[in-house]
Amino acid sequence: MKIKQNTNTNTNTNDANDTGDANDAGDMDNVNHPTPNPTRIDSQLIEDDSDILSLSDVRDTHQLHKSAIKRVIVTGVTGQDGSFMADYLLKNTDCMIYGTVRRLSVKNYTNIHHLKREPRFKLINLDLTDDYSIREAITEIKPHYFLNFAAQSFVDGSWDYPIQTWETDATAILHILESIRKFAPYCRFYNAGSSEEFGDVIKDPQDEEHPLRPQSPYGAAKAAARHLVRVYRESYDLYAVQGWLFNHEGTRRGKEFVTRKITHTIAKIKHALEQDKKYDVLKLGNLDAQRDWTDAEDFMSGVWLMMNQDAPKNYVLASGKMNSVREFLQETLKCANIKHKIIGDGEYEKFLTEDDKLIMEVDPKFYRPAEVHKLRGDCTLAENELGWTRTYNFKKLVKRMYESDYEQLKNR
Ligand code: F7E
Repeated sequence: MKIKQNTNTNTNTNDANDTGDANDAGDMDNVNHPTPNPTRIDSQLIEDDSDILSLSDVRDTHQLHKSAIKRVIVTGVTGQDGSFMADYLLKNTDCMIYGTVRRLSVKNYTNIHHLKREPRFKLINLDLTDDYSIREAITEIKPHYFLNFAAQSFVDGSWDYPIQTWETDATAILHILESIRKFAPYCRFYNAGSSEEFGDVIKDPQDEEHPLRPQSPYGAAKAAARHLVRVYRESYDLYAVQGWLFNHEGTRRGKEFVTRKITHTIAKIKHALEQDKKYDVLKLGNLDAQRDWTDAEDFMSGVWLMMNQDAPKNYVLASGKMNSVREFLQETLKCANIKHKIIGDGEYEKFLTEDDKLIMEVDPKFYRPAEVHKLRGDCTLAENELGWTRTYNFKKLVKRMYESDYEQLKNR
C-alpha cells in the first residue's frame, strides 16, 4: 500500500486539451470565486454571447415550448457522459436540453462543440458547489428531468482533494434534492452512481443487493449521495434514482482515466514508431486491477429507461465481463498492430516491442492508497425489467477508442 503524497497544488484533473471527463466537474479553481448568476450572459464562458441563455431567453423558450416539450437539465454536459446524454436525448426525444457549465479559467467545450447550432440545446451557468445557482436553474427552467452527471469523478484524485470531492459528489446532491423538493417536486432526478460504492466487494458479480463498502473518498461520497437520494425518495415521494454505473469508456473519456490514457499514448507511440521518432513511454500503476469496461454511449439508453418507469428504482448498468488493465493494454497493442513481449513483474513489469523498444513501464506513483481490485456488474435486473441492451463489447470498445485516437493524432 502506498502513502499518497499530496503534491498536487492544482486541483484541475483535466488536461486543458482534454476531451473531458466522464462525470466532469472540470477544474475547481473557481470554487472560492463569486458564482455568476446562472442565467446571465457570460461572454467569457463561451465563444460568443449567443451560446449562453439569459433570463429572458429562458422565459422565451418556456413560452415557445409551453406544455408539449419537456425540459431536461443535464449537468456535466462538457464531460463524456453529459455530452453523450445530450446527444442521446436530441436523437431519441423531442426534449429541450439545458446543459450546465461552470466558469473555467481554461475552457473545454470539445465534447459539445457539435451542438453549438442545435436549437434544442442551450447552455446555462451552474456550479454544483453553489446551492444558489442550483436553485436558480431549477426555479427558472422548471425542468421535468434533472440528470446529474457533474462530479469530481477521478477516484485517484479524491485522496488529493477529498473535501472538494465530498462537496461536489455528496453535499451538492442534497442541495439539488432540496431544490427539487421545494420548487419542482414533479421533476425526475437522476444522480450518477458508481460501482466504486461497492468497493471492497464480497461477491462477484455485484448486483443491486451488494453492500456499499467504498474504498476511496470518491466512493464514500457517492455512497452518501445514494442514501440521500433514497431518503428523499421515500420521505417526499420524489422520482429520484441513482444507477450504479460500472466503468464506462469511450472516445470522449478524459485522458487521466486508464483506458483513454492507454489508447491515446499507444496511438502516439504508433505514430512515432511509424516515423522513427522519439516518444514518451506509457507509465501505468496496478496492471492487475480488473474492471467491467462498457461503452459509455450504451449506458445512456439505460439511464433514460431508468428515468421513465412507473416507479423509481436503482439499477446496475454493466456488461458482466471483467478485464485487467494489462489485458486492456494488450488489446490496444493488438489494434495498433504492435507485437510486444513482457519482461519482469510487479513494479518491474515492462512491455517491449519485438526489437526491444520500451513501450510501457510500471510507475508506483500511479498506485492508489487503497485499491479496488475487481469489479464486475450483474445487470440482469436492468435487462429484464428495463429491456436494456448493449451494442459494444470489450474488443469493439478498445478498437473504437484506439482508432479514434490514432485518427485524431494523424489529422493534427
Ligand atoms: O482506474 C488502475 C487503477 O482511473 C481504473 C471513474 O469513471 O470508474 C472510474 O473509476 C483502474 C484502477 O477508473 C493506472 O488503479 C492502473 O484500478 O480508469 P480509472 P476508476 O478508478 O475505476 C468508476 C466506475 C467511476 O465511477 C469513476 O468516476 O486502473 N490503473 N494504472 C490506473 N488508473 C489510472 N487512472 N491511471 C493509471 O496509470
